[in-house]
Amino acid sequence: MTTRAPATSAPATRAPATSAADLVHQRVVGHSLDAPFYVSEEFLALDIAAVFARSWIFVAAEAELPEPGDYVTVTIGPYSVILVRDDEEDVRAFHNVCRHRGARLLHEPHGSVGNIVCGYHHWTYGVDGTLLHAESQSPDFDPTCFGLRTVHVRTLAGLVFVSLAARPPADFDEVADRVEPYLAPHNLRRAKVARQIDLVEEANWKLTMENNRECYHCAGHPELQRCYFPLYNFTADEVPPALRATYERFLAADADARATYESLGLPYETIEELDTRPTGFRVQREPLDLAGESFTTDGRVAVRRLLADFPTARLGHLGLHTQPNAWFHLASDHAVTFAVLPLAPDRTLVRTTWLVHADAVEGVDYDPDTLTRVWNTTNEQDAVLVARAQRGISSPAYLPGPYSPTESQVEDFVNWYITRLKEHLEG
Ligand code: 3BY
Ligand code: FES
Ligand code: FE
Repeated sequence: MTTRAPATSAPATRAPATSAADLVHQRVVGHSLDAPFYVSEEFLALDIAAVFARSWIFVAAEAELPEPGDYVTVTIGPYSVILVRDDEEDVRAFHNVCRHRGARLLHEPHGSVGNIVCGYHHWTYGVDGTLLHAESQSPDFDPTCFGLRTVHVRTLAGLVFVSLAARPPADFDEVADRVEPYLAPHNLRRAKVARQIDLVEEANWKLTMENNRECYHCAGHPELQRCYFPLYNFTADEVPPALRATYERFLAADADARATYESLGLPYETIEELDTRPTGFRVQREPLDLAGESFTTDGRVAVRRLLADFPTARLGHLGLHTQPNAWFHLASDHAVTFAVLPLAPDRTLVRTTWLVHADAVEGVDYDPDTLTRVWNTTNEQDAVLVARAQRGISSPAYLPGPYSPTESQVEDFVNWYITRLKEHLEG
C-alpha cells in the first residue's frame, strides 16, 4: 500500500521570501495569517505605521488621572504620549518630546506635575502644552511657536482614546455617540482605579487580540467559566454537547436579564460593526452565570459599593470590544479595561485596570484579591496559550489554519487589520 502525505503536510523547504505587500494581498480569508505577520520586525513596523499610528487606540481610563496635573505616559511603538488632566479638568494628549532639542520629558508611567519641565535645559510647559519658560533666548524667540505637539484625544464615558494620525478616523464620534448610552450608566467618569496589572505576553499583539476574540479555548479558563457563559457566537444548533446544559441556563438567565434591562432602561441589544469601519467595535449586554452579578467565582459582587445607584446588582455584564487593541467588561460593581500594546514582534503588553466607585474603600467594600482573581487568572492562562501559539508559528512547519464558526470575531479582527494594511500600502 502506498501512503500519501496529507495535503497539509509542511513543505520540506520554505518558498522564497515574499514581500510584505504580497503577503497582505494573498491573505486567505477565514485562515490565520502567514508566519511573517506574527514574527517579523518588518510587520511590527508596518503594524505601527498602518494601525497604531492611524487608528483610535485605547490607552487609559480617565480614573487614572483624576486631578489637574495628573498624568500617564503611554508607549506606542517608538512614540511616547503624555496624557495629562489640565486645569479645566479636560484630558489632553501631547507627544512626550521636548520642542527644544527633543529630550523625552516625563519618564514615569504616571504621576502628578504643576508644569512639565524638561530635565535637559529646563524648558517649561504648562499642562495645556504651552511653552511658559525657556531661559536665555534671543529677543526674537517666539514661545508660541514651541508648544508641545498635540495628539488627538477623545474620552468616551471615562475611557481615553488617542490617535497619532494627522487626520484620525472620522467615525470615532459616531461610534462614541452609539456606545455612550451603554457605558454611561456605569459612571466610569466617577470611578477610581482599584488595581492595575501589566502583563507582558511572549506573543505578537495580534495573537493576543485574536485570542480575546473567541471562546473556543475557554475550557482553559475554569475560574472565568464559573461566572461567564462561554457561548461565544454559538447559535442554538451549534452549541456543542458539552455546553448544552450551560446553554439552557444561559437562555433562562438571558430572559431574566433582558427583563431587568428593559425595566431599568439600559440599552442591551448587540451592535456589531467589527470590520466594517475604521473604528470597529462591538457592544453587548448579557447575563452572567451563578449569582449573575459580577466576575467572581460565585458570581456575587466583589465590591459592596456599586458603580452607580443600581436597584439590583444582578446586571450581568456589558462587553465592549474595540479595534485594534482593547476590550472592556462592565458589571454593576466594577469595570475592567484591557489595553494591548505591542513591544516587539513577540512581546506584547496587556494592561488590565480594575475600576470601582470612587468612594469604595479597600478592605471595607472590597478585597483586591477577590476583585482581581477571575480576570487576572484568565489573563495568565491566556498568556500561556498565546505564547504557545507564538512558538508554534515560529516553526518553519507552520501553515495558516482555518477558523471555526465560533471564531468569526477572529476573522473580523484579521479582516479589519488586513483592510488597514491595504489602505496604508496603497497610500
Ligand atoms: O474578554 C473576552 O471578551 C473574551 C471572551 C471570553 C474570553 N475572552 C477573554
Ligand atoms: Fe528640552 Fe533642551 S531638550 S530643554
Ligand atoms: Fe482566554
